[in-house]
Amino acid sequence: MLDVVVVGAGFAGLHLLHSLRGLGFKVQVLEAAEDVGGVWTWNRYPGARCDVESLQYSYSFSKDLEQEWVWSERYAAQPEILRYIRHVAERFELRRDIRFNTTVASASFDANSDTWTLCTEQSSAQGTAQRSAPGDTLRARFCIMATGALSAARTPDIPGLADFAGHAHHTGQWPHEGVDFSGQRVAVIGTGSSGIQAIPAIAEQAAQLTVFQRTANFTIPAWNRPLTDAAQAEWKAHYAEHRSRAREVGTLYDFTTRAASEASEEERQQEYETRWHKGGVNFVHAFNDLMVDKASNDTIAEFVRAKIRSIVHDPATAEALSPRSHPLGTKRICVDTGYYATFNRPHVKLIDLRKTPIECITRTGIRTSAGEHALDTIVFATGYDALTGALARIDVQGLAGRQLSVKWAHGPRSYLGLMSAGFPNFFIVTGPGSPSVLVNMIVGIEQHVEWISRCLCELRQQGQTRIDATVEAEDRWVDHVNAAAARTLFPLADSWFLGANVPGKPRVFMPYVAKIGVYRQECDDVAQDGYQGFVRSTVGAC
Ligand code: NA7
Repeated sequence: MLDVVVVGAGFAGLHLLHSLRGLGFKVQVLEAAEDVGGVWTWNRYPGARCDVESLQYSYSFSKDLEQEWVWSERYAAQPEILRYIRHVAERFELRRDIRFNTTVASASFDANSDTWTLCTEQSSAQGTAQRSAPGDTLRARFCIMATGALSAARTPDIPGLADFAGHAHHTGQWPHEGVDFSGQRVAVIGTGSSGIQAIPAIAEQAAQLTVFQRTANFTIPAWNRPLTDAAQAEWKAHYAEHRSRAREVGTLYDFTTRAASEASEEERQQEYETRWHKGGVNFVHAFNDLMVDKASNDTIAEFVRAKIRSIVHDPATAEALSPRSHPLGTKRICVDTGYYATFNRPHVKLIDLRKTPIECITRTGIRTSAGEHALDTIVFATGYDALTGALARIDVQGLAGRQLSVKWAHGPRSYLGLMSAGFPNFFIVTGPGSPSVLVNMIVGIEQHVEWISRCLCELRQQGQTRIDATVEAEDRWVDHVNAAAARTLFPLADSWFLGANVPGKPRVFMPYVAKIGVYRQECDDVAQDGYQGFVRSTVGAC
């Protein structure tokens, strides 16, 4: 029997394996894909790039690794991040404990032995996540879900899709061999981070590109550039300080204690202009009240709309691209390379789905209420069933056979975002109720891996075989997470943070709005306090 089974071999799964194996636990990782990488192995669409700077989007657990690895650009593109993850797998000899092409179909807890049994299926060939053949079963004391917050890709149920005679691809399940758009009439549906990155890159190749936009989004220029040796050496010389600060704030931005409401119009414009030219997510940290004060947010939102008008030549297109439905930052802010300017190219057209909605997909294209668009390829940049989607695809059964999907039918419930009451020995990494997608994912993952590692060591030391969250502690935590979101503007947007992009999904703000340092302290205090809010026991003990 295994000590730990980890589901997923992305950034979280690899770090868990390295940490727990180093602590003497017998660990097996199961991965649906044919190699390591998680989202970075599936998201191979043109333009795919991280919106956290490379030097910060990397593991901190090995000082040698962080000094050795050389990043080539300010924001790494997907192939470089995948090379990095593969390098980590080689360097720390992780592959020998990972089983690839293995999808977990179900996981059930046996209360008599305090163990989890996982049933697997063999995944089909690369490029698809479809299950094909039955696998086997594994038993482990602990089950850790490192399945990713944005890994369950969603293709909307548009009538006629099955009849389309051309090609259709989702950005999150991109063919590994790539797609050649040369000479093609291409549609992109969706203008979130993925669409906004892919559109300029596809426009470079396609003969004709039509973008189907349901909600205009805010995007800030990346001003991506090669990393100079000098800049990299300077950062690496101070890595320890940078990492220790990141453990508090997540990603290092130019934070300020100034409120937009207290600044003059001229000061605000100057600050926004400076940050626009620096680029990236740093832009949204211009003032400290932008995510809590709608009037302040209006000032930064209007600044971006003015930028759009100054970049996009056609006033009607500029207006359609201008976000008006939500405050800036309440849907995940995007970071782009040449997005708005792409709409000045003669072969690129924007369709505003709020005015002319899609009626159906035909054999030859997409039909909106205004007519038909003939197409060779449709790209679905339509996002994910975020935070809960990957877990929902597995039949997880806790105490008395209770299903996690049933327990979470009205929204996810967890204690500290780490465990859900009634599902002993079952941990979730960067799931709902933790800061998750609101912070630098690597920093969030490292905090969870450290906490879980410490917890498993503590149980081993005490000779205990079970840990479960109490319902009371979970209820308090859920209230705490809801209250944190309610203090911000986040609930004003129909975002995937709230599950609003999935028809029928309960509307609950899933991530915990808190600095990672605050959350780290909360989790550490619980551990320090004898794992308050958890119940621990030993199998067979009276
Ligand atoms: P997102 O951010 O969820 O974006 C999906 C986009 O697709 C968004 O513009 C949606 O419009 C649009 N969408 C979704 N369903 C439809 C339908 N049925 N019709 C038309 N348009 C639709 O996903 P991304 O992959 O871009 O980014 C997700 C995260 O992954 C990102 O933040 C990075 O962290 C990586 P909507 O806004 O819902 O109206």
